[in-house]
Amino acid sequence: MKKCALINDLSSFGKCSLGAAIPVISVMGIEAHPLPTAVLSNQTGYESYKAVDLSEYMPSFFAEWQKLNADFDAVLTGYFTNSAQIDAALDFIKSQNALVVVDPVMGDDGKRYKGFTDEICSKIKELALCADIITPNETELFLLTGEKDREKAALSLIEQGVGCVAVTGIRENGRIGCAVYEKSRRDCFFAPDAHGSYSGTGDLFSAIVAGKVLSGRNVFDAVKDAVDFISLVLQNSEINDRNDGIDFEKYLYRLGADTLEKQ
Ligand code: PXL
Repeated sequence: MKKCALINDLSSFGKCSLGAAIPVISVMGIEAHPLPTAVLSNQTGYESYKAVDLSEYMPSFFAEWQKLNADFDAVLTGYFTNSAQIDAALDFIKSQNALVVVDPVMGDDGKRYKGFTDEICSKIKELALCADIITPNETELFLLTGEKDREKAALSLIEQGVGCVAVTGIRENGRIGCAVYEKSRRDCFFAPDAHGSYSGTGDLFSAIVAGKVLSGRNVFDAVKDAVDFISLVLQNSEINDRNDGIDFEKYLYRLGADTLEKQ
């Protein structure tokens, strides 16, 4: 089986980060190997939270993986709490010959998430520049480039070495979707706009794209599938608080069936 390393936090409430990525990768028939950057009672969008930071353990966990001769087919990264964690992830990535998917988690709706200083944001940019695929939302695209024009921002990242930039959460004519940029191709994929922004959708998105590409889909088809999946879930979710996330569990089987059919 293919192996995917998942470097992200584990939040007990919010249906995001590893809580979203592990089931998605697993249901696609890919081994999920998580390395939690932190364990949180709940994601940071709620009024309060408690967190245990795992920074000091990360290098030794990577070293143990090396002792197991673990070769990964893909590495998917998400939420980091400081730049030392990103340095550890960069060293690990350099030791692998893997598809690298970076969700440059920093903020949303024009605002940085709690704790995202200039220092960590510039380290996240360093990590993003090593990626085959990145999945920023528009806030993160701006934080990565300082450029307000979406196309100019995406193309400047490609110039700097990123393979593919998939910009999530773009809104146009009552629809929401993703604009995908590669050096010689670009395309947009839309779904009806459910309005608002919901915890974990970015994490579901990056995991679906990573899993689909690892299963042999091209990145444009992978993004289309991710947009369709999240739209289907959103239309069938009972949402009281955007922080609680969306009801993806009921539809995971579809991702599994899709992957098996297309293999
Ligand atoms: O989904 C992004 C995310 C991941 N992890 C934690 C978060 C957030 C967004 O708020 O707080 C802990």
